[in-house]
This record gives sequence, C-alpha cells and structure tokens, in this order.
Amino acid sequence: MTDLILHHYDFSNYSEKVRLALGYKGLAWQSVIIPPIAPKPDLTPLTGGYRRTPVLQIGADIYCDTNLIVRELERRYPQPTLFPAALAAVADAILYWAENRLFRPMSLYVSGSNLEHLPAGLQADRSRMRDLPPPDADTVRRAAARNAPLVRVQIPAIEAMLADGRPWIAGAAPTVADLAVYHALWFITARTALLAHELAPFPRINAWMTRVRAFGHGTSTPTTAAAALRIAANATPDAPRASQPFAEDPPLGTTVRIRADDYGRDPVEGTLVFIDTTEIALRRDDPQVGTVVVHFPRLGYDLRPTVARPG
Ligand SMILES: N[C@@H](CCC(=O)N[C@@H](CS)C(=O)NCC(=O)O)C(=O)O
Repeated sequence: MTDLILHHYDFSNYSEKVRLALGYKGLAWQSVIIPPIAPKPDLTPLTGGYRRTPVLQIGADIYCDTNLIVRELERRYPQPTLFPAALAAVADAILYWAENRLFRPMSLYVSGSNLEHLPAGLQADRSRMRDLPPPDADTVRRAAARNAPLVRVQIPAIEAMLADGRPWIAGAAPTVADLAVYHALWFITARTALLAHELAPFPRINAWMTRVRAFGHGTSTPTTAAAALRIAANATPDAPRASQPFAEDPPLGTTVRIRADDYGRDPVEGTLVFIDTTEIALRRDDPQVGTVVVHFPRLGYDLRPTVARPG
C-alpha cells in the first residue's frame, strides 16, 4: 500500500498540478476528497489550520502548498526529474509568473464566467479567504469582464515560449514550469467548455497541453478522511533532516507561527524543527491526531516567533 495520501478535490487546479506530478513520476497514491469550502474539519487537525488545497500526507508528515509538495515528491522519487539542473531556475521563475500574474486574472475570468456552475457559497468563501466582503453576482461578473483582457494578452506569451519548437516550456525536458502553466490553462475549461475559444487559436499550446495531459495522474485509490486521520494518529513523523538556517532565522525549538503571505492566511503554530533554503517544518501536538510535523515552503510564507502577550 502506498504511503502517499493526497487531500484534494476534482476542480482544484493546484491539485491538478500535483496529480500530474504524481503521474509523471508514475506513483501510486491514496485519494481523499476534501470540501472546496472552509471549514475543513477533517483536514485542519492534520495541518493545524492551513486550509488551502491540496495537502499531501505521508504518515504523520503533512506537506502544505504545491511548491513544496512537488519538491518533496522529487526528493523521495528523484526519477524522472522535474528539476533538471540546467532548467530548474528558469522553470521556477516561469512558475511564479504563471501562478501569480497569469493565474489570478484567469481565476476571476473563469469563475465569473461560470457563476451558475459553481458550488453554492464558493464565491463568498473565496472572498473571506482574501479578507474581502462577499461579492454579489454583478460584482463577480464585472470582475470577470475586467480580467478577460488580462488573460487574453498573456496567452500568446505561452505560444511564443514554444515558438522555437521546444517540446516543453523551459526547454528540452519537463519541469515544474510545465505543471504551473498547464494548471492555469487547464482551469479555463475544467468546469465547462464555455471559454474554450480562448485557447483554440494556439496550435503549439494545444499540442503541448496534449503532451502534459499524457503524464496522467498515476494510480490512485480512494480512501476516507477518517482513514487518513487514523494513519496520522498511528504514525510517527520522520526525524527532521539537518537544518541549514540563516543567522536571522528563529533557532530550532522556538515556538513559531507560520502563514501564507498572500491569501488563505490562517496561521499554524508549532515548534520549529527544520529549516533550510526551501522548507520550514513545525511539530505540533494535536488532540485528534497526536504529534505531526507540518511542512511549508520557505518562499511565500511568513515565519515568526510566537510572541507571548502579557496578561
Ligand atoms: N500556493 C498554493 C495555492 C493553493 C490554492 O490556492 N489552492 C486553491 C484551490 S486550487 C485553494 O486553496 N482554494 C481554497 C480552498 O480550496 O479551500 C499552492 O501552490 O498550493
């Protein structure tokens, strides 16, 4: 039985990124379908409060954020690689563009254009996740209209990246840039074909998307959230690897709080047990699942010691 448990849901584009990484590496995994809307009472005992999707669980080690999840899959299953040395740095820069400047307007355009196909309460939840008031349908439709051009002016850049005939976004081999650009474009038609016309004029993009889709999703077996919680409760987290802190980092053993620096900023508290250039890990004792270690990427997260407040 595989140790990899992915907590995800079908229309989550960041989950699609990880499903494709699992497929590319030919891995077997257990699948727990989580709610797309907070609260997530069967997920947050594992994460300590982090609510975004997806989350990878390996026993009592919990990996938050796809940028760490994909790196952790690479660490455990290095071949075939998604981080070829000559392309990895450029791929990471392209990934940042795709998941920020491209994806944010994409998500507003796609969601606002498919309002009647979204689960009830989704828009209100996403606004709460960004500390915004719940929008009415007209506001969401206006946001879609404002963002459509921002999507439309960026898609040709992807066709241009492929214009020299390269098979993959960063060059001769697949990288995380392929996963990141793909999941943003996948989102356009993940729910309905209403916006398929946005991609139709781009032959290189369409041929490349077919190549990425062929990675597949590996082999998944459905399981329940309760089973996943039991696995965490019965497992012991892996011993942390040797840390490589900077002088400015809080020392290991400090009680710290970590949270995303953009949205879905629910804080997670615990004891710092590992830190290096790419990863931060906290140990927490949870009433439901016992001791777990929760892992985050360094970039994109805000880490600080928990300050004891007087009184
Ligand atoms: N930087 C995060 C972003 C993840 C993200 O925004 N996921 C979306 C779903 S595709 C999300 O969490 N939405 C709210 C939710 O699922 O609760 C990552 O790479 O994992």
